[in-house]
Amino acid sequence: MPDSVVTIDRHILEQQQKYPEATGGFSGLMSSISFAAKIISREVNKAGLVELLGITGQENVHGEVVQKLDVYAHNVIVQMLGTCGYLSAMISEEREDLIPIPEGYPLGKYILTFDPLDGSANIDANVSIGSIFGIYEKLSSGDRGKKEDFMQPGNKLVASGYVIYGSSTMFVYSTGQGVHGFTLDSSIGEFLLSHETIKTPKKGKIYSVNEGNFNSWDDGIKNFIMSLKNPEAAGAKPYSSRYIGSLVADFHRNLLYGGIFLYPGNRRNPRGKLRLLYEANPLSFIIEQAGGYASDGSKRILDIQPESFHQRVPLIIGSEEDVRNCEKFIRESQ
Ligand code: P6P
Repeated sequence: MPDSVVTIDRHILEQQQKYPEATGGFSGLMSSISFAAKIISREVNKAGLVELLGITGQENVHGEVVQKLDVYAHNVIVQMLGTCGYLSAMISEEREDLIPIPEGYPLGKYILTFDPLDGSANIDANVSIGSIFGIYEKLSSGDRGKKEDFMQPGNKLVASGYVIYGSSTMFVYSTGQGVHGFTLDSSIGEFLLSHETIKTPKKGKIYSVNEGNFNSWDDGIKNFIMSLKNPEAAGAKPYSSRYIGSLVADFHRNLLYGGIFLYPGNRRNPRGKLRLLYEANPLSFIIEQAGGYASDGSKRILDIQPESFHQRVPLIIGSEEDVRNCEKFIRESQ
């Protein structure tokens, strides 16, 4: 056993000790999120047995209706975090409106944005999927969170993170003090520190984009992608294309190895597909804490002023040199 096995709860407490004024509420909130992640991980890892457990929407052998995993994940987070006492409101990819804290439960000073199970369409193919979350302080008066509290730019995030349910389950988070990764040891039910202070390479060798949309991209994106395939520098190798089609999985690989992920706008969807509040902002906070950068093609994602809960945004995220180079191609094509 290594000399210091650090659980996520211990790591969060050690992070909190750097803030003498901290009350412990934030640590309690993070622990509640990691506990919810363990519960979701258990169900996601059983998904391959869905035939034995009954298919979604129908009753299983116990007479219970089997929920779609993204609905299940949403419900776990709403129930666990709605009663933890540290939040004053939530928004979820799965719910159109703001989710209030249920009556009778204590209210806290934070608000939570989350995508409970991104990429869940891939679950039947046993492809890695993930949960994404962001935490802000409530700004509005009164005890309960309001829409205006969620209209904060990502540069006001107190913390963000994601869980990736893959060959192992990992919890990756940042409170603004670097990015740290924890791997779930399901035999003891603990997330153990496995990737301390993750830094992403300044320049990568991988690009991740759905090239099926090539013909609908603006020229700047087309020219950028072509430049990665046909580097001008003599002897330079082309980038490798890696696209899983599951945001958290593509992001996590690029975070560790370096590279650029793009979901640009196109003629059909000028703002692209991904959501600002619970996909782009949390991951942009993480990538910048790891030394990378995230842009919508012309400006920093974290500086975008939100206007609605589920607004979409073009997302270009990863190694800083690659993202800045993409912005240059876009500028020069205009
Ligand atoms: P496309 C999954 O549905 C998702 O929201 C993200 O996880 C992923 O990055 C993206 O959509 C993939 O979209 O259009 O390439 O299939």
